[in-house]
Amino acid sequence: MNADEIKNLQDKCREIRYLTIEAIGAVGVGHLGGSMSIVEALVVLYHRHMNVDPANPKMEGRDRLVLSKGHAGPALYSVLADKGFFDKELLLTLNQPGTMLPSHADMNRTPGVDMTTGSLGQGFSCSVGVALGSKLRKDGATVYTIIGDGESQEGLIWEAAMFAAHKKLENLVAFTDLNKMQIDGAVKDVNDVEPLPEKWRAFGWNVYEVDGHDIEAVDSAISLAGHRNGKPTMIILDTVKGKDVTFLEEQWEYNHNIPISAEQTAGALAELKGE
Ligand SMILES: Cc1ncc(C[n+]2csc(CCOP(=O)(O)OP(=O)(O)O)c2C)c(N)n1
Ligand SMILES: [Mg+2]
Repeated sequence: MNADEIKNLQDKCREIRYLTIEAIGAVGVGHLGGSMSIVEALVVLYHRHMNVDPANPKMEGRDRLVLSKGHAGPALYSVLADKGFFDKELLLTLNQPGTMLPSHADMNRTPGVDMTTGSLGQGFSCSVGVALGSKLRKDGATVYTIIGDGESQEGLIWEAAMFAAHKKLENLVAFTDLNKMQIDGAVKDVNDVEPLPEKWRAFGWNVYEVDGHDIEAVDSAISLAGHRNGKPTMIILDTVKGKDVTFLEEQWEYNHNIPISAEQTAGALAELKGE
């Protein structure tokens, strides 16, 4: 990637954070921290790698994104709206009665969402099934999925991980959002999941570890995963929960699913605009 391309995607990440804060600000409460931590991964995927068509969200053979940490739906909606899957103004209906944008991702309500998620562990296991289906159909799709580090405590993750390697699902590329926090504390204090790289390798996966906010590093890891070698790939993203919004980063121990006042919203939006 050249410097201009990197700069454009960094700007895009700021825009996506802006749209996401604006949407959560409009409803007054939401999953702020874990939405902010995966912005770079989503932007790099949708702007550099995924074969999808906003005009035809159900296109045959399209690449899929299963947001297993479905509570970060608001970040995904911002990326999808920005790509043109639906009108950006709809973002302001997030989690309001009658919305097509519920707090957790729902494939039956939102164009561009490929799996209904929110029950931790389940989305990841669904992504394994989707990748197996694609492999059997030989439609050439890549299936991407994003799990949380706290989510890695779910037994379902490891059953599905074992099966994905057994089925040689080289078309499956997963990310762990290693933001070090879960709903009510540090992952290492609640139920430590480390050493994650060794665990995934032992389960038969390729593993890459990158700075999850470094556009170029995330992009390179996804490209490496494209060199298929008979194994699924896990990309571990070292991230910050609440990234780039000062009041969230400052309350890093408590930014999971929290209220956001009109003043906090205005302050965060000004900050993201560079004011
Ligand atoms: C099976 C299940 N148990 C509990 C919850 C409630 N819950 C939602 S998010 C969350 C914390 C997840 O932590 P992590 O995976 O680290 O998410 P992130 O830090 O990326 O937001 C919990 C316990 C859930 N959605 N599903
Ligand atoms: Mg976490």
